[in-house]
Amino acid sequence: MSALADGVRAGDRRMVARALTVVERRDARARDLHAELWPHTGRAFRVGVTGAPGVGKSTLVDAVAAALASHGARIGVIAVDPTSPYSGGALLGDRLRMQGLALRDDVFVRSMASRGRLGGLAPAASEAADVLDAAGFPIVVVETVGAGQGELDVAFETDYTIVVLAPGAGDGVQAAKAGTMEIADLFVVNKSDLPGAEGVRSDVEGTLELASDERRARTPIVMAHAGAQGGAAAIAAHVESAAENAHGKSDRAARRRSAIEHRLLSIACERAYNEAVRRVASAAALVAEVEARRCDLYEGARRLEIPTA
Ligand SMILES: Nc1nc2c(ncn2[C@@H]2O[C@H](COP(=O)(O)OP(=O)(O)O)[C@@H](O)[C@H]2O)c(=O)[nH]1
Ligand SMILES: [Mg+2]
Repeated sequence: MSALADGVRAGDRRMVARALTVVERRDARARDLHAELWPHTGRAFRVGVTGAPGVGKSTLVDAVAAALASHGARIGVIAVDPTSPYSGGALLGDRLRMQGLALRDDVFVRSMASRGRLGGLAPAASEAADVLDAAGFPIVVVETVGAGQGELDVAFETDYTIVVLAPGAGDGVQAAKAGTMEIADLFVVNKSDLPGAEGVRSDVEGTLELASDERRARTPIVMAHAGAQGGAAAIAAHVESAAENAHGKSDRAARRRSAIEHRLLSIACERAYNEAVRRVASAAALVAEVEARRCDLYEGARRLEIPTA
């Protein structure tokens, strides 16, 4: 085993930080590290936190992580940021907001760029979570902006999903991305200090009443005021009880199985896609034939001979 993988497994924070940098690049070195760490993952309880930008996810994660840590748990946090790694602004914002936590020994926080150089958001975020899992953090939180397919993908790869809403333009149920409402294990209506929070709660209740699945209809809703730690203890309690397998072992196993299927699928798609990009770029003759209408699009695509796995 490499010194890096050893260091991660020993929970060495410096090595964990270095491994996350490797994972972010998603190159051959990252794949080697993945292969080394994979047998040592699967123990952490993975919590996804998603919601529109500005609803207070980072503030909330900060408060909830502190609440969980005060009960003795060690928490790893991956904050996926929508901004490019070169802009720095929002990344720095998350770092500063979570600075209090970054100084604690029992909480590890890392902001990462939304997409690795070589691919998708979901693989990068989940592989970052793998590092923290292998490092022995029993709870790993992944914060994503609920704005695109990649963000929903991340939710399919966690054990528990918290959807955060808040009053204010564009942040309510109406604005929640299609699909977001269906993936929640817990709803948090944050900014309960602001007018309109009760309205958001009744909107969520209205949506849940329409759910055909009975358990979904009972999805809990927590009102929070993250800036003042309000609701953090209640959210931490939900996470703890879910982590202790409140819904039974078979549900957990089924969800993990589908998470693995989802992860395999996204890597297989990404590889096929990247290969197709390479082949199209170097198929000038074929492109010319299609352009001259001597070959149709489907026949042209077939001739690229993209491997089907
Ligand atoms: N009024 C109010 N503001 C909040 C609350 N929680 C967070 N905020 C503010 O909302 C803004 C966005 O918070 P942030 O955690 O970065 O949101 P994120 O983009 O969802 O991660 C910040 O200015 C926070 O201080 C709250 O409970 N009430
Ligand atoms: Mg944030």
